Amino acid sequence: MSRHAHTICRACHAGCGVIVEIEDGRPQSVRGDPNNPLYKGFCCIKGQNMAASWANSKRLLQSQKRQPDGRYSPIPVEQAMDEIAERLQQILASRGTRAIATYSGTMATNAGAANGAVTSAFLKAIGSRMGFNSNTIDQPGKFVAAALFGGWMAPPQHFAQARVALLVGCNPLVAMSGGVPHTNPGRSLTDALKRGLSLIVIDPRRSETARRASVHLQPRPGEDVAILAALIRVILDEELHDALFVDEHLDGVEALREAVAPFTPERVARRADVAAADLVAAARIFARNGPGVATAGTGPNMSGHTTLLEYLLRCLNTICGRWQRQGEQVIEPATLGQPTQARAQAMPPYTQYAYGFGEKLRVRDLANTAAGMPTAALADEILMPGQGQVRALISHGGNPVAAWPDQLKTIEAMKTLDLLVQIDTRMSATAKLADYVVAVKHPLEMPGISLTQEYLSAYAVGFGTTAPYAQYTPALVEPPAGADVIDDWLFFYGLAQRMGVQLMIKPVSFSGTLRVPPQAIDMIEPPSTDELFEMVTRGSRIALAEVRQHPAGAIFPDPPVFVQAKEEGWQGRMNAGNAQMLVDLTDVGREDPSGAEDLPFRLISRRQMNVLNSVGQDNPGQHRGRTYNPAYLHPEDLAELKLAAGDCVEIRSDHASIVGIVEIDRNLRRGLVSMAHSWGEGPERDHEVREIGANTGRLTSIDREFERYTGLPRMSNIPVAIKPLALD
Ligand SMILES: Nc1nc2c(c(=O)[nH]1)N[C@H]1C(S)=C(S)[C@@H](COP(=O)(O)OP(=O)(O)OC[C@H]3O[C@@H](n4cnc5c(=O)[nH]c(N)nc54)[C@H](O)[C@@H]3O)O[C@H]1N2
Ligand SMILES: Nc1nc2c(c(=O)[nH]1)N[C@H]1C(S)=C(S)[C@@H](COP(=O)(O)OP(=O)(O)OC[C@H]3O[C@@H](n4cnc5c(=O)[nH]c(N)nc54)[C@H](O)[C@@H]3O)O[C@H]1N2
Ligand code: SF4
Ligand SMILES: [Mo]
Repeated sequence: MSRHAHTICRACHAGCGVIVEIEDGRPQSVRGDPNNPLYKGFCCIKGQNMAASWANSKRLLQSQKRQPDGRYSPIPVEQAMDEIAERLQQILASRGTRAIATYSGTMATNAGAANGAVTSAFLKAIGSRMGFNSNTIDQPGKFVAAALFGGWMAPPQHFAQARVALLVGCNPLVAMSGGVPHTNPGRSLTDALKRGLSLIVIDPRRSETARRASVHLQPRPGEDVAILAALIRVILDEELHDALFVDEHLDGVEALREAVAPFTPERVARRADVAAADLVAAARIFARNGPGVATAGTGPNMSGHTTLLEYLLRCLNTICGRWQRQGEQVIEPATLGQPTQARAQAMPPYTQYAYGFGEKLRVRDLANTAAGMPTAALADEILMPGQGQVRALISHGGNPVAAWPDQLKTIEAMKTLDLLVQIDTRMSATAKLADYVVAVKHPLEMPGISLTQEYLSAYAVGFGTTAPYAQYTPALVEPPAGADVIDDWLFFYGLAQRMGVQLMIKPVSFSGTLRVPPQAIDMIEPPSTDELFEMVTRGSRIALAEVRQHPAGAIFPDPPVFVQAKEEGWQGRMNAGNAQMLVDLTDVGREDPSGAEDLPFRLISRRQMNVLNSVGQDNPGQHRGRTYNPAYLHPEDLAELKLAAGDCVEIRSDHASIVGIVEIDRNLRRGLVSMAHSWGEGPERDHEVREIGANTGRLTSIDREFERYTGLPRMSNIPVAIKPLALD
């Protein structure tokens, strides 16, 4: 018997409201829901393959334990938890709490919206501050810059009303990330363009999004800081900024004006290789056409100066007054998150929580940051002997070997650990090095709530959707017969139980302030995942019970939320003149961006529509026969290198080399290689590049060129050489 059910797609962070066809307890197909008020029928190739990923023959249905000979044997999950808890206790006793670290990757949050709350509770309960996540190898500058600049206690101007959008190195039509709402971005953009939106895109590649822009600047990669400085300079020079707003809420504008002075359009045009007139035009269009915000993505964040880049974006948005004002309606108030009051007032910088606070790392003078603990330093923390050395890592829904910068060091670190536990649904590259691989349920086997999507709305300026939407889905299918799999969070719960510690669950708050205190979880009888969802949504604007009444997802506009007036006597002001940032900017003005002559190309990052980082690469419906990540080059570069599409090459940085398969991309600037990350395995499998792809993370060194605040190394704009390679 076949039935159809509404659910939340959890194959990426976008959480599309989709429909699953289920026959005899097996998911058959997944498609968009044309009646969904927000996603409007959208379902990408990854979502369409959710049923196939459920049935994938490579899926792990039993947890695995590595045997002395290196092979893996199935182990009952309860026994795995017994053994892991015992080893953790031993490590705690002999090495202390700092020896135990967790890493939460993308699927830790995509697959289960309450997972983060339990992992944090676990770390707190055992006394470890060594919780890491993929945020700090993504766009950590967003958080650090907010702390250095300050913010606005109401949302930024919203895409739903925007007349202009400036996208710096993000490609929302493929990534469903920032710049255009992640809910059916193609349709959102088409509607906005029809309404008269001016879209400005800055990207060295004429990306899917850039192709729809009114202005596309196609600069050299890594020049975004200089470009933003030039835009700010033009706006201040021509007095196109919002002087009233600036007077009332922003400090440091004169210092900023001085610091951007050397970044004349002509000079920046030369170094970035764009037309000076286009820079001036972009500045004028952005400044004259509010509302609308500027947003950056991973490409420019990974090109060297994540914090400074994001700081300048805040400067640009704020001098143009791109924050919601008193009396305006908040487009996306929290639904399952806690309500916050929106006020038309500036939040001053909180520099003491920007970087360098809390837990110190033993390398590169790094410490905790507003974006979290620097993941790029975790491999060193594992490798470096001495007090505080990390000896056990629980890696959850992430894939360090595929995704962390400096793959060779990461592999070494994973092998050095006393205990590596990988929580996964398959034998990923990291699982293959783990002592235990904990097999977890497929999302369709678990209930879900759209809290992850709400987090996205709160994540940064220019992210989010267009309405206060929420959805709940029950578990729709049972795991396949004979499977021994658990909900992810039950693993941390099971460890806590065995280690005799109490977990305290915090409700999810996007503002940092909790209206309701953490709640103790029953450590004898585990609650159901639905009960856990109740715990993390306590105090929400809309009760979970209400959301559950609308299985197809719904918009919850009532009660509407409006931006309140500034509090009487409020003195807070944002700061565009942070001394450290402006010194960094001056340094960028002096740097010589040209690289070593023997590394004439630049490798830049990109995303592929059909996979999420390393997820989905082994699913035939997703790879459709192309089981690798092509190295895209401009056709004239290929011709000059005497290469044809499909040829094999060595791509070498000053740190390491990988093997790639070249492909034509007419949309690229010359001199670039554009490649997706998180493919391939270790060097011993490089010759299988056509079967498994290549790992661009290996080209990055984590200790030579890194951002000093967050530890983020250069993961785009990497100087490389390319030479033909004959593979047997
Ligand atoms: N060179 C380079 N490196 C990069 C980037 C780049 O652009 N260039 N991008 C960076 C960015 S932005 C990020 S966010 C990181 C991503 O870094 P990670 O999050 O570490 O990498 P993913 O490949 O997303 O890892 C997802 C893991 O979850 C597993 N998985 C799949 N489905 C499920 C499930 O249902 N449940 C659970 N529990 N697990 C599941 C997968 O098998 C895989 O092992 O990579 C970063 N690394
Ligand atoms: N289909 C799909 N969706 C995904 C993912 C995926 O793997 N596949 N990954 C998810 C993750 S973890 C994240 S963080 C988001 C990221 O979402 P985005 O940040 O939008 O990432 P990309 O789509 O890679 O777009 C980055 C763009 O930056 C450009 N670029 C590279 N270097 C530079 C530079 O130096 N300057 C400028 N101006 N541009 C540059 C690239 O050409 C590319 O078009 O996507 C998420 N969504
Ligand atoms: S965009 Fe993400 S959530 Fe939407 S269908 Fe694709 S994978 Fe699923
Ligand atoms: Mo990411």
